[in-house]
Amino acid sequence: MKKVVQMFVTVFVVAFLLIYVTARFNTFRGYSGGETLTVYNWGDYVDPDLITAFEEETGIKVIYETFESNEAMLTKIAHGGNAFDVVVPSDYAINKMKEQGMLIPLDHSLLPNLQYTDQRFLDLPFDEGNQYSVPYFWGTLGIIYNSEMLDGRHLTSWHDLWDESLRNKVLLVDSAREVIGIGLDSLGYSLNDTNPEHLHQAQRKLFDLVPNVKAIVGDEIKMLLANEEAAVGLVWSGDAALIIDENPKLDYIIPVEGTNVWFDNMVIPTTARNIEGAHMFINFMLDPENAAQNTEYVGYSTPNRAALEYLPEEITGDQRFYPGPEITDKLELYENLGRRMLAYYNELFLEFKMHRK
Ligand code: SPD
Repeated sequence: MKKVVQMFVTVFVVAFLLIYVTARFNTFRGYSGGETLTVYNWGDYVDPDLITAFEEETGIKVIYETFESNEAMLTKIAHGGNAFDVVVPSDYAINKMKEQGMLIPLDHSLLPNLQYTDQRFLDLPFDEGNQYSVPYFWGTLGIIYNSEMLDGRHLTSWHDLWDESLRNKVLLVDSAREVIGIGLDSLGYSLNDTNPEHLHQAQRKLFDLVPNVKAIVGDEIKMLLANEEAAVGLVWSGDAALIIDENPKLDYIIPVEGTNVWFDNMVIPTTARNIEGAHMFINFMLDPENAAQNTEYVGYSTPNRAALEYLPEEITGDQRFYPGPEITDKLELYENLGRRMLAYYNELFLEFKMHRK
């Protein structure tokens, strides 16, 4: 009897170990019962129906994770442990990842839908020849405001944010380069300034903004502004488009001093386990009809020339969100300032956040 029990226990332990080891091995390879693809994107930045359509079309199960800033994304990837197959960083972050050997060169033969991208968004300085990245969405950073909540006042400049009448009325997006950037822009410095004295001046200027800052927030900025819980926001253009769609009392401006024009592109990091699936996903998102559907859902501006045909003039003709090159060429692209300088920007931003407390 004792031997029978021992035999059962042995069989049970061996079976358990076999199942456990197989599961661990499959997870490591990016499989969990079927083929999987892990996508790491900004929050509120894809139409979930497109993910379902991709899964149905390819049989690949998508695991989807989100981030709220390039800095948060870079930290998570640098710490390893996550086998992301597709990531959507912005310009300077792509350059940084490229420099640090964190990206896999793309196989353009697997991306036939890249032909639909407008030439204007290809071959940009952060990734010449689009060796490592292809366009997803683009836009600007600007001010959204509710004139009714400001006694009919209209805003035009970064300086307006400091006006006494805006006490506790301003929301800021929780992102270091954006917030330090408005300090720099308002002082007439470049968004890529690396002079410590200029950066300190920008930080001091931001300390003066504190009484006007109601909160520093993530994606909830859209809901707060649309629901009129704040009158003014520092936002990315696509978020502004969605907010205005919800509440047409708001308007979005590109401040007269200028601002940042940015590009979010899809990349395949070296952590990828499913490189073929990653190319399939990228190509799927580059399909003009899919890109148009994504644009309508997400609110951001599409770099996909052919997708524009599927979108209403009301969207594509809105100069606030589709400014032409005559405007964007005058705006500044964030540059990769190097690891130490980016860390310094983050530190100044954290100090600014602490200063509010
Ligand atoms: N909720 C989606 C936000 C995407 C914004 N990307 C802008 C990056 C600017 N550097």
